[in-house]
Amino acid sequence: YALSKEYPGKRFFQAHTTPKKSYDVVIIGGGGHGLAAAYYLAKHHGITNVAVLEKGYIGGGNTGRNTTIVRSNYLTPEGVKFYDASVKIYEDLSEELDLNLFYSTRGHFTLAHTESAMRTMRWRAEVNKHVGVESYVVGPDDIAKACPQLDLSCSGKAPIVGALYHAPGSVARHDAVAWGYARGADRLGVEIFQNTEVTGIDVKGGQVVGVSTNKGYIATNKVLSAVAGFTPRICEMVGVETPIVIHPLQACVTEPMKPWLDTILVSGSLHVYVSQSSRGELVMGSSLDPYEVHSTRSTLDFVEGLTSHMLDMFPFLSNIKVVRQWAGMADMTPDFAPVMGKTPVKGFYLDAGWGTWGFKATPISGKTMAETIARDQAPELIHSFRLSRFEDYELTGEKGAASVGH
Ligand code: FAD
Ligand code: PYC
Repeated sequence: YALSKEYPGKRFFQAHTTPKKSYDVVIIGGGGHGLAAAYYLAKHHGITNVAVLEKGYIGGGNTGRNTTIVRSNYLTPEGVKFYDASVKIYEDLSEELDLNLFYSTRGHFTLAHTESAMRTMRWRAEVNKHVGVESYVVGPDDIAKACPQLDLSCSGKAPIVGALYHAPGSVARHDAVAWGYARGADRLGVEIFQNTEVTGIDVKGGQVVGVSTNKGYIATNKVLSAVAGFTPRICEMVGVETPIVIHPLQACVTEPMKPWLDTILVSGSLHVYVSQSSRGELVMGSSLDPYEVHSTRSTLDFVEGLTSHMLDMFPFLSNIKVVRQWAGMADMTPDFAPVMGKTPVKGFYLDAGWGTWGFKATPISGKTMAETIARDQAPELIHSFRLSRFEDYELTGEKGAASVGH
């Protein structure tokens, strides 16, 4: 591959600075979703006159802040099919993008501490099996075999009675997913602009005609908003109403340890989930912050609550240090399903409502949003996620399949 000829200076992808006067498609947001949509627009639909506008640096939003869990053990058949399609793309994505995404299938346990939690696990297991996804209910012995270090009594506070086991559950290197899609899109002719903020969207007669940016005006008839925690601000620019609200979601990592945790563990009751990264850190998170705020500040309260629950499960970690904590802005919907597709404004497409669950959806959301933009029609796979479901009272209730109380 003539990388050095095509990319003088050996940059990972070209550093465009000044946008052209017009593009066929403008994508707002250089997170995984925006970049994946750009890649599939070029690859599957031959649409390459595309600009991705990112106000910061690519992957600097929730894509680079998430805890990288990929799974399809959802609650609704529509959700399970959608996320399963994403898992299938992820499995071969390193090869496709020619970049090691450290995609690592570990198995995913959602721990149940009560009989009522077990009921939801059984429900999810049955829906998953029905759709052909490998999930089943297991007992404490199976959990102990997979993770002998876990104190099944949780310090006597909340004994584990079983779990939903999901074999395809995986983790990946999050920022590499953004970089891989960016390089892939760039190689196909898409132009990516970092430090480029959309400040307004121009609509005439109900049709998008352009965007204003800190680098000037760009004419276009098609705009995709893929901005996660900034969705309300972008939607305000075009007068599109959504029920999305922004809550912080925090996470942290420990110092690196020798590998000891092979699986991914989630406890809804203790509000904690954990996996071990390929460089040995424990990657941990908790529930959403309970207040609406557009901020990426992390708090002491969060790390104190999380670590005390981690010690209920793993008392031997008491001397291990937390080395870094951070927050992202989760764009939450009332039914915990995304908002994808067309909107009442012609040429304004929305990929949002990814809350705490959107990293795993990056490939399939890119693919389906590219198809929606290219054909001006959403594919059947994302019909249940349309914005109009909130008016139609046809919600896609996924709360029972969210990770930890979110
Ligand atoms: P982002 O990556 O946030 O990208 C949006 C981009 O838009 C940003 O880079 C932003 O700078 C840019 N932007 C905003 N406004 C403008 C503007 N006006 N002009 C130009 N650019 C703009 N999901 C999972 O599936 N598994 C997990 O384990 C998981 N864990 C999570 C843990 C945490 C702590 C957090 C915060 C989230 C987690 N998520 C998880 C959710 C997941 O991170 C997100 O749903 C997903 O990354 C959203 O990707 P995105 O590309 O849509 O948004
Ligand atoms: O969707 O699996 C998930 C998840 C884990 C942590 C945050 N989201």
